[in-house]
Amino acid sequence: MGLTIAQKIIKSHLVSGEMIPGNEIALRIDQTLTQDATGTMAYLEFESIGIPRVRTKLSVAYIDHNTLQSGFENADDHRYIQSVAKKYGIRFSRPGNGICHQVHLERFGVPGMTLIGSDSHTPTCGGIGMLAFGAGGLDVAVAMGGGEYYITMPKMIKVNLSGKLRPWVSAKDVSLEILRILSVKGGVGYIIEWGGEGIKTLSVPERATITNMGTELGATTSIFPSDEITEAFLRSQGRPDAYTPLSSDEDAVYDKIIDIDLSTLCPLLACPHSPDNIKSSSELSGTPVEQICIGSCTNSSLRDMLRVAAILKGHKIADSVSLSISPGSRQVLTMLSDCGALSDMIDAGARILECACGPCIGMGFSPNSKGVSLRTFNRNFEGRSGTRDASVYLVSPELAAVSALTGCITDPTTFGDYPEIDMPDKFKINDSAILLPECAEKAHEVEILRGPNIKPFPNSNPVTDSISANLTLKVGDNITTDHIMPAGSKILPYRSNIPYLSKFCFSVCDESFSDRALEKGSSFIVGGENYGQGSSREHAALVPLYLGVRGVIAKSFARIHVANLINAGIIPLTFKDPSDYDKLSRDDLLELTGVFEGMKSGNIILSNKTTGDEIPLVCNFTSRQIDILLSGGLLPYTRNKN
Ligand code: MIC
Ligand code: SF4
Repeated sequence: MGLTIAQKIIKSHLVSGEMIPGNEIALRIDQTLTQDATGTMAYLEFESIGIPRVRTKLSVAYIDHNTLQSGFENADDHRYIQSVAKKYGIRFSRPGNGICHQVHLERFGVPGMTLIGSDSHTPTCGGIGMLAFGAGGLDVAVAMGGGEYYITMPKMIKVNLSGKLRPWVSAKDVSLEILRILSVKGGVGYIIEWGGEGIKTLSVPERATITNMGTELGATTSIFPSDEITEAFLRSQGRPDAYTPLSSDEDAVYDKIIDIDLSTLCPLLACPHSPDNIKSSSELSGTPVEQICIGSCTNSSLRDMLRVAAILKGHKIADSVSLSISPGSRQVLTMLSDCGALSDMIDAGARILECACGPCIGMGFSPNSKGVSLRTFNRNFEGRSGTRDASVYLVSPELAAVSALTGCITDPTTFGDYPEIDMPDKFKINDSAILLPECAEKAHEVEILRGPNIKPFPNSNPVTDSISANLTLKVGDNITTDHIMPAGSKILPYRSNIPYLSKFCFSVCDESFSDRALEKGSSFIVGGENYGQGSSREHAALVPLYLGVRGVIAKSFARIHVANLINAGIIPLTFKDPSDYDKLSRDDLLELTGVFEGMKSGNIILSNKTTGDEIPLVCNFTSRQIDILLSGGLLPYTRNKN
């Protein structure tokens, strides 16, 4: 039987496990990346594992999230990461050099290699034919130390593209269309492979827009073949040697096949507050807009920026609109500047922000009260923009730029001729903002610089055979890690200070949760479907751990978050019968008994001591995961092993 692209890369990196969907497999990891908001914790964890030098082919530490330095905290954390990178053999991409995924694609991605990153959008590099996964910081720390990365062997979805996008319709619309088809849960347990004749019409940055947003489908990762278009991209980046062709076998077998004819797509929007709440631009056209943000790891490539500049050129943005543009990397910014496109943006009235995540993670540029904000980003979860009652729509750069001129949601296809852009054959290469580490011989001389913002991470305890605790929080379906541990400019600087962060845990859903959980000392959380979707932030597990959460019971979990819970030593369990969710209420006293046996057999009974109900729960832990839970988390487990 032939293999898919992902199966080929898995096969060549398989350390243990059988490639049967549902089985746990361990993969050798070639490259890692971190960003600063998750990086500080990941490097603290790496240090505590006690390995003198990274053992990957390449590890890069990016500073792109916490670049608003309104106090000493972020600057201290940057300095800490810079010193760790220098000592342990990691490249350091300075603040302002760009968003990790955009820079990694440009400068480091290699087809056929594996990459894990402490950021859920790491699959962006699937656009270049890498098998790239978002992971918790601790998993990245272990991989930096040469350890394997464990995943459940996914099933395969093939999306066959035919035709060619019409003018004004772009790769972002392909992402929104697949979200419309599959929903934010539809990719769970799958790798999505993109193929068909239509992919020949998509450049690497366009492909990367699509693999980037595969994360919003809940997919394990997404990948494109490596072909002549990949080769041309690598050549234009001065890295022709990084190219290897990669395609699926003719007789590869997929679990699901979806066909999309690119020529039938129209400009789409994801409406508040979920990336799969899709409408067409014609349905919403005329809605007044106050803010427009163009950028993020989804849509900040040179191609997107040149297109935006060409649309804005010679025009002025509507008086009612505030427009921000953040190019994805210093390379993109300097090239925009060299060709004059940057001036076209500035002349039209855009506010140019630095090459970083910026508004996407609520680092400034929050919309006005009840404001309508169109963003070329990938997430529009409630409150993520920093304005709780804002309505955030996810759109293509084309729709964003046209709407900036008209002041309302506008179907760009009604705007006249699609401006042509000239993509250069060669990109401008200047890697001076990527600092190389100290050589191994001198590494011991490098001092690690720690600021007062860095607090020790919480101690976890081994899972016990019986757990009795109150239910301190009951939430519904599709709870995101932005609900569990919000981000934004006020909170993000404290990513290395779990006690401080804990005050904001679940504040979007219930402001009193943090105090209540602390007061109870030990507790359970109950959730609905797809609990923990979104970001890879392990803080969404470490903070509940600090607050005494011993177990989370949900109808289903998102992949990265469930791994983070286990890594933190919190037991995740699912309802055998989802309707039993209704038998639990806040403050009920719950008891799990026979946990040790139950983890092995897969069945555990939850007694609701308040109502007398006995509720069957299920789990599907591997023996490795059981050992992690019994050790009190991945860190003690890894230390014991080394
Ligand atoms: C996000 O888009 O939510 C983030 C910020 O990039 C996160 C990582 C984080 O929380 O630091 C992600 O996607 O993993
Ligand atoms: Fe940064 Fe936004 Fe991309 Fe997350 S989704 S990495 S915050 S640009």
